[in-house]
Amino acid sequence: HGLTTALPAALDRGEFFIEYQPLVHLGDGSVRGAEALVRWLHPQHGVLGPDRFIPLAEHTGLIVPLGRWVLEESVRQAGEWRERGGDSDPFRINVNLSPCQLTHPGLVQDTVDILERAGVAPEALCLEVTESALIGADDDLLKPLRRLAEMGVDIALDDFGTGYSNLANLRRLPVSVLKLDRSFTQGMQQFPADPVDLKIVEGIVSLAHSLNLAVTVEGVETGAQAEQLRILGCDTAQGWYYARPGPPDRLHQLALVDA
Ligand code: G
Ligand code: G
Ligand code: MN
Ligand code: NA
Repeated sequence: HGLTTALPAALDRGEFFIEYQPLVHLGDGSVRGAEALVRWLHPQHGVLGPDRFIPLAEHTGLIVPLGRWVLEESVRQAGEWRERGGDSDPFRINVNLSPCQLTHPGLVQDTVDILERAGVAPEALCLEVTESALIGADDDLLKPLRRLAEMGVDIALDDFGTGYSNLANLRRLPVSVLKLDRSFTQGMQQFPADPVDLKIVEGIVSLAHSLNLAVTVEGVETGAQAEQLRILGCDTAQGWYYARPGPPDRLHQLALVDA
């Protein structure tokens, strides 16, 4: 496969770049942070999204150095934003972790080193792990996440609600944020939303809050969705309604407007 064999050289040549999508507080609309989303500027094919190359990188193991680069670069960027924004405005960075990175022994030390080099506090970092990656996870897999959580790093359960995980299982996971899958947000498109969808989200939010977990919703495309999700008690939102993923400078401007 051409793309697969081109991956290592692409990393060496600096062909990957990161776009940032803001995370917005539903209560007051302020920008609280951003999710880092990697892209590949391929010399022949142009910009490729993660769906095109993350599975290949996972298959070959290149996801470990690539994921480390994404973490390093986005934490460095977050440190720069913090410096410009001042400490009155704690700005957080969300970074996706692939299951292969979880089983790599260097994860905890790499994260510590990266935060230290950038002068960023662990509390400013949120690592997103998909629900399906943690279904049936044994203690060996959870250990590095527990250590990171003890340091103050937030762990978010990404795409939550699609993995059919046992809800009671949540208590065992070192997570502090549930990221509700986009399919729930899609159910809020009409106003009023489908009553069954409303009940499901209401139940998830109430369970999450009773376990001291914050709820982030993704895929918010309209003001009506944002309003219904706010009323349901969701804490933070992300989606095209606020901003598409974009270059770091644009995000800085957004954050300043709201500061
Ligand atoms: O960028 P886009 O909005 O198309 O994201 C598509 C998927 O790619 C999302 O599920 C996201 O979690 C994943 N993704 C984006 N960046 C990264 C990354 O740096 N590492 C991993 N493992 N997944 C990523
Ligand atoms: O990690 P995750 O797969 O959840 O990454 C977010 C993905 O969702 C990215 O592919 C991003 O481009 C996409 N996305 C972000 N906001 C919206 C939105 O409002 N609507 C839709 N359809 N997709 C979105
Ligand atoms: Mn994500
Ligand atoms: Na997601």
